[in-house]
Amino acid sequence: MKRSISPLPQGLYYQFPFINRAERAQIISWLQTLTPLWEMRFSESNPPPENDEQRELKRPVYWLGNWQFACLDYYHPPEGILHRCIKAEPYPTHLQKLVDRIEFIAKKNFPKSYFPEGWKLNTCLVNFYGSKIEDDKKIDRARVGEHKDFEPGPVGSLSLGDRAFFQFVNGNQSLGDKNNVFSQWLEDSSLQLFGGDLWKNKTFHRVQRVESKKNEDFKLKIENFETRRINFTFRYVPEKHIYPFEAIPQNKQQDIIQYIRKLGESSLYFNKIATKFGPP
Ligand SMILES: O=C(O)CCC(=O)C(=O)O
Repeated sequence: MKRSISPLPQGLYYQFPFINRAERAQIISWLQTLTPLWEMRFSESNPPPENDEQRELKRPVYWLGNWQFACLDYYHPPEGILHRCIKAEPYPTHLQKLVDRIEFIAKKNFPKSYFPEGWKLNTCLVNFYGSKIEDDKKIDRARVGEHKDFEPGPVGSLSLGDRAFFQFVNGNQSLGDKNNVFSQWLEDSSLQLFGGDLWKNKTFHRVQRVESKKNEDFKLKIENFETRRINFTFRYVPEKHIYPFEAIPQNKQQDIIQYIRKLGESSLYFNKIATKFGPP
């Protein structure tokens, strides 16, 4: 495969391909050992506000480094930092090697001012994009609405599977075409990096759609869902904002223990926590 590194606006970086076939195969066989979670947005201690309702997330997810359970609300410094990030499994060795490379590329390509003190990509959200199967019907769930990643510093994004149409937007639909600031296709095995004020703070980003061309069966442990794209976003959360499960209040432990038990079906790390907590 020919490597292409396109000239991009400052603060954006894209490399295709970033990983080779062997690296890709290793990631996929490791993903097959995991039990991704289909989380609910709210919980007993964090019920939906009046203008919202309990609902499942659009897609299954998996977190490494720390888990930001949707029902505990996501990490949102400076106010939203307490008991938001729950210590999770470390990266497997093969992924840590890629993360080392991504950090190196980020430091080589972005100015020092983009990096907060202590920055390292110690957190990863794995998003599974595809179709939910409901009553034999396929419901496309392969998109993400506009949002910001509030973890400080550059974010690295590794994509596998069908390519995705990714956009940075101003966040004002009434601007029509002018809402769009920058768009790019994220290809299978590519790396995207974004950092700096414009891409992290001033604009939102979203995945508008994911193609359905490859027909790859990832053989993942996700019921009633056909995955056609997997994306890893690597981020930085300061260690002092990452809490062991034992250190969060009991009502929050109760909210997430069902998830920890589910994760424990495939993960020794979460199984230990669930066993210590006791049976349902
Ligand atoms: O799937 C992608 O390319 C982007 C995912 C994303 O926006 C996120 O995880 O915050």
